[in-house]
Amino acid sequence: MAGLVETMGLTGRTNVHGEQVQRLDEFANTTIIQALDHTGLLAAMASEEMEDFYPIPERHTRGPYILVFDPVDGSSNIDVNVSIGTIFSVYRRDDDSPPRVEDFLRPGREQLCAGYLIYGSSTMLVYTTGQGVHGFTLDPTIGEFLLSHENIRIPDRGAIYSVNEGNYGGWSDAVRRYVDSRKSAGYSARYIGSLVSDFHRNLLKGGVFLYPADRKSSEGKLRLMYEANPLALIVEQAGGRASNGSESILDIQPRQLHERTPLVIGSRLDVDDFDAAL
Ligand code: AFP
Repeated sequence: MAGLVETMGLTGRTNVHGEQVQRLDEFANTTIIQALDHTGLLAAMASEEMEDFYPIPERHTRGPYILVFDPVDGSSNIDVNVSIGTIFSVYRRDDDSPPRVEDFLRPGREQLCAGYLIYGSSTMLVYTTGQGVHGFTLDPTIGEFLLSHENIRIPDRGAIYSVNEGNYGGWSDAVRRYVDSRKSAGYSARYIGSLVSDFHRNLLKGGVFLYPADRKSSEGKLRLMYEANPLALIVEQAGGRASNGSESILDIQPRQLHERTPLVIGSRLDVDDFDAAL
């Protein structure tokens, strides 16, 4: 309904990343918090749209879980009707003391559950709790997500590469060689500009997505906690890999809530080639 009601366009605010906040970013962030803050399941939440983490108010019962999420991934695609998504990840904390930021700064391997919703030609929920990756499609006639993609496995090698080649000039020689090698191997280039959508396509068809470090962003652009980590758990559960070029994304020890990381993710052999090229 975004084009018909006041949910298109900017709020006029910028977020902790210096990005202009879209109305839908704000709406989605508030909707997720209001849907979950009184469930008695969570102790705290953290989001791309909030500088600090959000402790569940004491008027509500606090639970053993913490949630990290990107309310709208691909915001720059909202107004141009290109598919976008929501990414989430759940950890458990084992003490009743008031939540602290340290509760969030844990390696991705400690995630209990990770998933995303993709708002494309159909709306899908894809998640893992460590027992494989499963996809559900929303049936709008009954308002239910129905199992449509059970036990998703990503092909060991793909034929698609996804990267913003506009950044080519700022890449290291090794990254340029890697991308050139995909071209000379006859891979197709596909880049939507919404991580969830590029990842989802490669998950189903095989391929590799990368957002490497470059001269303008030495740590890459994507956020470790609520972009890279959840998708890394999903891709590993589907037989693929996710790396920053030197280590698995899931083994990185986070230092800050909104830290960035270089990311290469997708078919195992394509990610192996990237690590070998560096
Ligand atoms: P937004 O949510 O600000 O649109 O950023 C999207 C994103 O984090 C990720 O979804 C894309 O893969 C990547 O940034 C696109 O970045 P470029 O526009 O620099 O290619």
